[in-house]
Amino acid sequence: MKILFLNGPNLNLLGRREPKIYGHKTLKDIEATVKKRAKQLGCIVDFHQSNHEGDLVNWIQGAQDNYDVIVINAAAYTHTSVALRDAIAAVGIPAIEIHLSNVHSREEFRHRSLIAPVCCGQISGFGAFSYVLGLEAAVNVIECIK
Ligand code: CA2
Repeated sequence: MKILFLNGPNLNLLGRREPKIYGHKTLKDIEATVKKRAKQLGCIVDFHQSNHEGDLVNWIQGAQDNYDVIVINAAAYTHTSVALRDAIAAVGIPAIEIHLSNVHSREEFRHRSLIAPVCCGQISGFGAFSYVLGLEAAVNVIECIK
């Protein structure tokens, strides 16, 4: 089972700024934790981050025939990107939306996700553990459709 983790803008700053909201772990720390758990579950994980919407669209399109599930923290693009939503819908691979913070307890503009309707579900508010929950959900989604 192959799972693609995608991370949107500014998540490269994790661990260095705003630790009260996003925690102390860097994205590299989170990637290492996810890969450790993935090994136990017998799956392969690839991890990418970009500050550019087009990169994320290209990775989503490239996932077709190469990955079983996409786990995505689209960051600010969650709330704005029709392009990401269309790409997720187009590839037809199950996608899981994740967030470090609880987007529903924050500013109103974060309550709306343009990608949620084309994802299987949303995990939000568990800090770095949201990524591990995203991995577990991905494995479960695949086992359910087998
Ligand atoms: O809670 C999440 O994971 C978010 O996707 C994070 C996004 C935010 O726009 C979403 O509403 C919720 C922001 C990512 C920015 O990450 C930073 C990390 C450290 C310092 C500054 C920004």
